[in-house]
Parts: sequence; structure tokens; C-alpha cells
Amino acid sequence: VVLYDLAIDGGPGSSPPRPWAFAGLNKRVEVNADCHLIGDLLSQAVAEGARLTKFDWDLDGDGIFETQDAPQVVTNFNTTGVIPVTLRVTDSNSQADTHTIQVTVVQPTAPAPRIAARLGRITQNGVNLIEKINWSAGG
Ligand SMILES: [Ca+2]
Repeated sequence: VVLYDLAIDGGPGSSPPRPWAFAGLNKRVEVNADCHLIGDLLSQAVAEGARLTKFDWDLDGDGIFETQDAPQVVTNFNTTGVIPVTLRVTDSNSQADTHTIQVTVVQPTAPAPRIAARLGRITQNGVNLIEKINWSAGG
């Protein structure tokens, strides 16, 4: 017979379980476009009877949570790159958790008029071969 001692965390005197932060999925946005961050959709308090009381965001990866008490944020980024964005949630037991996603900021896709201008220069014997260009988007 082998006897084991098991220590179960969560007894009297131990900290209540921390909440669970969920900042969403990694995102891809264009420079200066609205980036919607939703922190209260799937984040949750775990401890019995606890609720989430605070949502803070670090929007540039510098460790400083510049947006406080905001479950949902609309922001934008003015340079390209991969930006770590961290959500910190705090529950009514003052326990906190963080979750970081990566926001990839890209240049906007080439606007249609620029492409049209290039195509419009296709000529043969001085005659413009392209008479008309129709664009549709999003359909
Ligand atoms: Ca920051």
C-alpha cells in the first residue's frame, strides 16, 4: 500500500482563483482604420460570486495600461507593424488576469483609381486600348 498526501489549492487562506481575460483573436487592420477591441465578450470571473469590475488596455505594448475602465475600445494605429495589445481584467476580489493579442497593421490596399490610371496607359499606335473600366467591391 502506497499513501500519498495531496495538497489541494483553494482551501482557507489561499487566494481566490483569478479571472480569465480574453482580448479576442489576433487581428489585421489597415493604418488609421478603426480597430474594435472587445474585452467583455468572453472574459469572465472564475471565483464563486465574483464579477469583473475593471477592463484596462495597453494599446502599444509598453506595459502601461493607458485605457482604463473600458470593456470595449475603438482605436487606430498610424504606423505599420505588429502591435501587442493587452487586456487586463480585474474582478471583485481584486484578482487580475491579462491576455495579449497581436494586431498586424498594414498599408491600405491600392486604391482603385491608381490601378485604373496604370491600366489606362496601355496603348497601341497611340490609341488607348482601354476604353472603360468598371469597378465593383464587396459584392
Ligand atoms: Ca501602453
